[in-house]
Amino acid sequence: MRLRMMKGLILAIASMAPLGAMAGTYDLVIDEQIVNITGKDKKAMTINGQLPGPTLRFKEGEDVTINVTNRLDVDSSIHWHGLLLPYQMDGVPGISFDGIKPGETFSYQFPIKQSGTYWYHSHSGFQEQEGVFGSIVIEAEKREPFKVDREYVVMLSDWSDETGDQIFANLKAQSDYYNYSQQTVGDFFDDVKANGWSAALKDRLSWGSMRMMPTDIADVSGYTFLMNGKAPETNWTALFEKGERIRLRFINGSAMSYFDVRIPGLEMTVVQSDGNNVQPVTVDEFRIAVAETYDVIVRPREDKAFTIFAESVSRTGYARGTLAPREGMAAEVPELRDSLLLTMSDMSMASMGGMDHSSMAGMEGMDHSKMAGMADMKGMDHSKMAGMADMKGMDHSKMAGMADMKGMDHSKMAGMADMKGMDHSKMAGMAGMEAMDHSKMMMGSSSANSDYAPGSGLTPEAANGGKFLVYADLKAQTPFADYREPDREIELRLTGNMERYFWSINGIKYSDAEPVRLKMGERVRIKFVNDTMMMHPMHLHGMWMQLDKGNGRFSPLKHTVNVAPNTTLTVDVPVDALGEWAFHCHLMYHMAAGMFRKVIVEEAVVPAAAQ
Ligand SMILES: [Cu+2]
Repeated sequence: MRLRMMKGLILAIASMAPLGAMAGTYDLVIDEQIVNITGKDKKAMTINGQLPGPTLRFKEGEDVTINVTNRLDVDSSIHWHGLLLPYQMDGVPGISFDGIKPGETFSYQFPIKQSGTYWYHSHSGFQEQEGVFGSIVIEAEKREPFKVDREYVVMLSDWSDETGDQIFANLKAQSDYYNYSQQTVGDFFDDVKANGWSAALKDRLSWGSMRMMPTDIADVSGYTFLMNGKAPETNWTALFEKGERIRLRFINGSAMSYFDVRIPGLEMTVVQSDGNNVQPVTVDEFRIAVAETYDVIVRPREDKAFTIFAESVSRTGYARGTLAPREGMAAEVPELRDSLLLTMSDMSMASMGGMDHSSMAGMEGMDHSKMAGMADMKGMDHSKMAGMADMKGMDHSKMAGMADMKGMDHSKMAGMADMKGMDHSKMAGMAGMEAMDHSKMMMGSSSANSDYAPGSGLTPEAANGGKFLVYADLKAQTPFADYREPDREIELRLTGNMERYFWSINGIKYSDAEPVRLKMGERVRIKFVNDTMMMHPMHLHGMWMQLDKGNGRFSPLKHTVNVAPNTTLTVDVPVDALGEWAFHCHLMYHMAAGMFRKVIVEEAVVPAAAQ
C-alpha cells in the first residue's frame, strides 16, 4: 500500500534526523469513481480509490503531515473529527481555511496529542455522504487500561444512490419525501376506531402544529447501511480465535443515520467513547449517534460465528458483519424490530399547563388550500363528523394521555375542504393550534431521562431484555483535573421547522447568526434544549465537551453528544483552544440547513488595573 510505504520512507528519514518528534507523512487523494453498492453503477467520491478511505494509524506524540490532493472538479476539504489541533488545520472551509481547490494539494501539519478512535471526513458540501470519510486509530503512548488480543475498526455508514444535492433538494421541496413509514389515511381511521374522531383529529392536528410527524425519527431513509463499506449481503467478516479479547472500534460515519448495535450471544464491554477511556461497562446493546465512536471489547469463547448487527434507529435497515473463527461463516441475522413512532407524550404535553389557551380562539389562519384531495375518502361516515364540534372545546387536560395514539399524518389531513357536509365553523379553534406558544409546549424539556425521549418507542430496551447503554453509564477512567463549577452558561435551543426543512439554533440559522464568543481558560456550561422531535448529534470542534450526567469530575469527554427529542442536555466546555471553530448538528442536512454556529475563542484580556 502506497500510504504505508510512504510513511515508512519518511519514518526512515526522520529517524536519521538528530532531533525531533516522530514524524509521519500521509498522502490522501480525493477522486471520483464508479462504485456498485446497491446493484447499480453509481458515481462515488473516494479517497485513495477506497470507500471509506484508508484507516490512518497515528501514534500519540507524532507530528503528522497529511497531504490531501483534490481531484474533484469542486472544492474539497478534510476535517479530523475529534482531534485537538491548531484551528487552521481543522479543515472547515470558511472557518479554518479556504478549502482545497480542484487540482490542488493542502498539507495539514499538526502534532498528535491524544489517542483512541476517531475519524475524518470532508466538510464541503455533501461529500461525506458520497464517500469522503475514513477512520483514524491513534496508538496510546502509555499502556492502555485494558488488554486485547486483536482489534478491528467497524465503520458504519449510510449509502444512497442519490447525490447529497438531490436528497437535500428533495427535503427542501417536501420534508417528508423519505418518510416511507408515513401514516396513511387508513391508519387515521384505525385511530378513529380506537380513539374516536375528536381524539384522532386532536392528535393529528397537534402534530401538525409542531410541523412534525410521528414518523420523523429519521428524515432521510432509503439508505443502504454499510459496515466498513460493505452492504449487508457482502457480510464484512472479522476473524478471531476463541477465547481472544477483540476490540471493536465502532465509528458512526453516517450522514443521517443512528444505529442500535448488538452482537447476539456476546456481551460488549464499552471501554472508550469518542476516543477517551471510560470505566468499563458491560452492555448488551448501545446506540451510536452520528459521528460518535465507541470502543467495545468482546470475548467469544465458542468456535462459532456471531453477527455484528447495527440496526438503524429508523428501523429501515441494518448494517451487518460477522465475527467468525474462519472466513465464509455466518450467524443468524436478527429481524428488524418495529419502527419507532413518536407519540404526543414524547412532546411532554402533560406540561402544557402554561399554554396560552386564549390563542386557541378562532381558525382564521387555517389554510384551506392545503386541504386538497380527501375526495378519496369514500365511505367515510359524514355523520360521524359531528364529533368535530368537540374540537372547539378541546380539553387540554386530556392531551397528557395521548401516549397510546398511533399518531397522525399531517400531509394526509390535506383536503378536508372537500368533505361535503363538514361544518367548518365547528372547527373553530383548530387554527389556533398554529398560534400555540411552542416554547411553552416544551416545558418538559428538563425531563429526568434525557438520554432518550421518555415514555416513547425511543426509550431503549436491549433486544434480549438486557442492558442498554445510557449516557449516565459513561464515566471517565480518570477524574478531570480541572473540574469546577462553570463560569457561565450558554443556552442553545435546537430548533426547526420540519415542514419547510429549516434547522437552526435559537431559531436563527447559521447564515444569519452571530458567532458564539468564548474566552481562553473559562469553563462554559452549554445547555442544549431540544425543541424538536428529532435527535441531534451536536459536535464541537477543537475542544472537549464534558457530558454532564451527574458524574462530576468523572464526566466523560466527548466530541459529539446526542440530544434526544424534547430533552435538555448539559455539557461543560473547558475552553482551551484559541481560534475559530465549527459547532453544529452532525446530521448532514440539518447542518446544511443551518443548525450550525461558529465559535470564536479569544485570549482572555487581563484588565489594566490587575496588571
Ligand atoms: Cu440535527
